[in-house]
Amino acid sequence: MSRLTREWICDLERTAPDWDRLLRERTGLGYVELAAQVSGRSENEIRSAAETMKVAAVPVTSGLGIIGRFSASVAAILSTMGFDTFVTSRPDVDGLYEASCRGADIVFLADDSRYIALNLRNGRIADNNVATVTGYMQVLRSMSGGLLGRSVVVLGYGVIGRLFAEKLRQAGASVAIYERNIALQDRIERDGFACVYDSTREDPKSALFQYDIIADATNEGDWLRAEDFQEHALIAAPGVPFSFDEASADKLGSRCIHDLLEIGTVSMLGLAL
Ligand code: 2YJ
Repeated sequence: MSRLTREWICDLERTAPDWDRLLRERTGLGYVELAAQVSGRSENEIRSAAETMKVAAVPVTSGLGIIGRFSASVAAILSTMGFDTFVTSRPDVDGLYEASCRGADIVFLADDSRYIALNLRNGRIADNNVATVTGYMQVLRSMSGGLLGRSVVVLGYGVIGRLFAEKLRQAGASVAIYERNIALQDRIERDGFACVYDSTREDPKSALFQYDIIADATNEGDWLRAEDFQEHALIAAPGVPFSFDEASADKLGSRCIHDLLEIGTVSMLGLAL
């Protein structure tokens, strides 16, 4: 699991509203619509929650410590949805206490292994991994017009890759896995998927060219090119760092969705209501 860095997210507070627009342009879903779809609620329910609920982001110092601008970025995304948000001035348990004293209904907080939203009113909790995949599933549904019978390859079989593969299968897609780590092959087979990575092939990546949809859950960075895929292929890429270079991202244009924090955070809000 990749840990975000200050450098990656330093612009996020400024770009959160642009990203809302970009997502709407590319998928028909902005933040509010996405939160509604992942949670099975109406857009009006999300909008009225935004008008009435307060959300706090609590910095957490444990493990590798606070990531500069992480909590502020989370707050910026949720503010863009219309929520009254704040970052607590104190971290950890003291920050949670501050959030509650200042009337927060939902708190967002992350350590090195988990990022959650906790609803202090009804006890509901949303995990970022689950929310991210649920959000990307909606993004893919909207972009593809339906996943039933589509050929999909999931790149990487870590936590996100496994969740993605299972949800895609449940949606009726024909799912294969591309995973270079030999130690995971058994698990892939046991879970009932075919692994299409073949290290004996001169160019193992050539196996990717046949797929309509690519779910990229790798965290290597800069190892794929637009030309590795068909010209109509759709790419949903929650993995960080991003697998494509800038020229490839330009070429893929609206066929590719990659985010750092937005889709997961917005989906967590929906799932924590
Ligand atoms: O409060 C802070 O600034 C830090 N404790 C935030 C830590 C953020 N955590 C991560 O980036 C971890 N990799 C966990 C994220 C789970 C994503 N699925």
